[in-house]
Amino acid sequence: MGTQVWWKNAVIYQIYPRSFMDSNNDGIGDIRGIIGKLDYLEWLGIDAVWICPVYKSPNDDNGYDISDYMDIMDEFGTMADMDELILKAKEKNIRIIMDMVFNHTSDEHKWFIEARKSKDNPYRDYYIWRDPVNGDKPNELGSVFSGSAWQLDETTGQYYLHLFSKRQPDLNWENEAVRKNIIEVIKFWVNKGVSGFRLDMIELLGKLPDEMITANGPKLHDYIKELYREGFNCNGKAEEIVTIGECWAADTDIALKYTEPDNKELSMVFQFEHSALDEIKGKGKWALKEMRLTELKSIIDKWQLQYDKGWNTLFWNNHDLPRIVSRFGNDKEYRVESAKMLALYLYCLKGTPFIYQGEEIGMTNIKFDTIEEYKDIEIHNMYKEKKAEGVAEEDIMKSIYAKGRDNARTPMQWNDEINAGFTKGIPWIKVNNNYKEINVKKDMEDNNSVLHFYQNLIKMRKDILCIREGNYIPLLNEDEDIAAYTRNTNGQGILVIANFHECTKKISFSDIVSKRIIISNYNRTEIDLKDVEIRPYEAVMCEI
Ligand code: TEU
Ligand code: CA
Repeated sequence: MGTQVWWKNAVIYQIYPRSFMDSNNDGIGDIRGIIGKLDYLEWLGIDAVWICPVYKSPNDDNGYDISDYMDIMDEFGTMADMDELILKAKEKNIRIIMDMVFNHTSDEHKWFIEARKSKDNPYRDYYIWRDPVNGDKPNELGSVFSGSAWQLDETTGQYYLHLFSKRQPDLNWENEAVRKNIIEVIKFWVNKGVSGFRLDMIELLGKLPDEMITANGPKLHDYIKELYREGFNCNGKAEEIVTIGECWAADTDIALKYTEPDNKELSMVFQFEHSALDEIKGKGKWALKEMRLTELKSIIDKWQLQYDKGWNTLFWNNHDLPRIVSRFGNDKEYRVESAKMLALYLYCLKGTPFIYQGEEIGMTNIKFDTIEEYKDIEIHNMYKEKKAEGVAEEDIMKSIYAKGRDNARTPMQWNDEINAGFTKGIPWIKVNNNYKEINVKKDMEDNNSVLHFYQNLIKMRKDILCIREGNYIPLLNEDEDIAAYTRNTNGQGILVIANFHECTKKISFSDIVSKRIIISNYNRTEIDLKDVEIRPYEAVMCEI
């Protein structure tokens, strides 16, 4: 088994800096705001923080359009602030994981400013240029943010590729100079003392746009092996550097290509099979359908059982996903119970939990009255595209309410003061108007809160070995309301039961006996597993 690397025993917390804490009241979260909340993160018990991009950027896509990988966005602060954050976090045994966007840069990056000047500019081949075909775009490749993935650049009469916004030109990874420059970026941040990288859309680096291939291209793993060899392992301590690839097109076999330790590529991947269950298959994220629990359970089972040579990431939320309590839980009458149930079900599985800011207090989705109140480029581009297609406004807004990324990007709710204590200025995006009921301060003062439940769960993962290292046996596979599984190692075992719905249901485990209840979201003190009535959104972990 070898020594357990740190990130297999860790709980990681994701921060979207723009919305986490504003220290200078310009309405925008910043690095000094994060420094000011290190005590809170230490109290919560997390081991590392994944920080979304803080580098220089014009914010066309809120920092995922980088114009300088080795300097800090003015709105977020200075490099001295970043150095202080790394240092002060380390003093609290909290590691820093940086978010790296290597598939594309901002169109304000000096490489692109040069590249677009002329066809023979030395930087031209840092990007992907094609001549028009029959006076039109080269092919039908589409952008994730609606419309064509090709933008005509008037200066040279060629199109450049952008799989995301027009202002996020794709880098040409076949160009060795690009790969060498990116390796310098990795070395810069490794030598600053960070403990790893989240790798944005890493699966796209091997794209072959003329063949309409985007994810999982033929040279993808060659490129990642090079990043490992010369970047992540630049100090010979790659096992200390955690790397998590964002891989929307990964199944268990593909995931193992990245994470099989002998391949020397990545530590883990974010795969999204569980996160597409409320969309009509093949129709994209905006085509809504109800999530069926048996579908979720079969995907969880697959990743727990077939991917056992890899190491799972365990997440419900991130800065792109709607808030899970509104999505798979109940954000009205059973918000607290269902938030706890979702956490207990997921974070007792085998893998590394990733908690997204606000999840730990059960923050919910948002419903802005007008499209203008939304800030996300993906939402605005989709709105324009659907309006042009003649889709009814209410249907467009229904999809935005359910799946829009701004659901995850409203300011962190710290207390019941103005703007939920996030800023004394005008917030860059409106605060959810439920902040007086849902905030850290209120949850801190209530031992039965979602927040205390999360703190207990995080502590539990350190105390209960079978959560970290035990096997996984799914139960109640056909039940459409209740999920259950056991974890066992070295004679120690737990049973987790989670009711995903508002129903009350009798279940029976004929051959399992509970020794004691470890944690329950209804403060249950006893349980007869031969005949137990599970209440709406009830979740319980027993020692067995
Ligand atoms: O996301 C990739 C991506 O495809 C999703 O953001 C996309 O919006 C999808 O619809 C999920 O809802 C990564 C980053 O996480 C995202 O924030 C960036 O906008 C994107 O890449 C481009 O860098
Ligand atoms: Ca600020």
